[in-house]
Amino acid sequence: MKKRVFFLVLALSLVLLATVAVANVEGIKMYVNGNEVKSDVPPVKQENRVLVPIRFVAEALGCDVQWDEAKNAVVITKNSGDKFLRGKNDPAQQNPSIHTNFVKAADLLAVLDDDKDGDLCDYRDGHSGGDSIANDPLVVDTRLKKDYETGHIPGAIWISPAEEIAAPANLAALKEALETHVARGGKNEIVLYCFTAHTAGLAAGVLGAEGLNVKNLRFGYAIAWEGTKQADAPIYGPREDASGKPVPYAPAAK
Ligand SMILES: [Ca+2]
Ligand SMILES: [Ca+2]
Repeated sequence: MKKRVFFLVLALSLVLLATVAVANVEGIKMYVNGNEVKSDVPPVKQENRVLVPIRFVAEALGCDVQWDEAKNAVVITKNSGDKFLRGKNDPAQQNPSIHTNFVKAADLLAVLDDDKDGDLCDYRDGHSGGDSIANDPLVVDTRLKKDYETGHIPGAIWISPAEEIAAPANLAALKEALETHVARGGKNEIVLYCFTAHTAGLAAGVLGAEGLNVKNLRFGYAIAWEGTKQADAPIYGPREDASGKPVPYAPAAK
């Protein structure tokens, strides 16, 4: 049974071992690991303490929150082994939609760069134009943010690491990004990638169970996109940093 419970943010930080930053007395916002968490009840300042709804923060951190009526207690459980599925039973055998479909790097490059000028998704602001958004999936980088900022597939977005993609706030952000992409004329499809396609594959399965049309970049960014190993005809695909500037190709040490 769910019940909204308020909890001291200081105690929350200690219990959940996470960084929760609170700003502004009025219109107080919550950030969990750099991502804003929105709740139906805003944080409030009471005397010299800030009270926040624990469910939204805890769930953003990958925890389950239950209200135990008998004990009159809030029960918070940190997911560990099943953090990808977040407590759900794996319906892979019943629901074929969650099966991961792979997309090859060369095929992804082809749809992102229709005019083959090396400028991917060049319908973006500040680009020359020439590519079609109609055949483009929403490309989502599921590595750590610092890895995304160092270099990513041009046009790809970052929301969270793969392990946290199914957290309610991140899932909502992903769905909103997909809706925006589709509203602009893009394909109703998500392509996830990580370094090797392993963790993104797990995330793709979970997102598929959420009803999203998800594919996984076969062999991932490091192997297939950067072409550091002989696998599936690796390409040496364009990259850009967090500001959108092209990143020169630098082969990884073997
Ligand atoms: Ca292009
Ligand atoms: Ca295209």
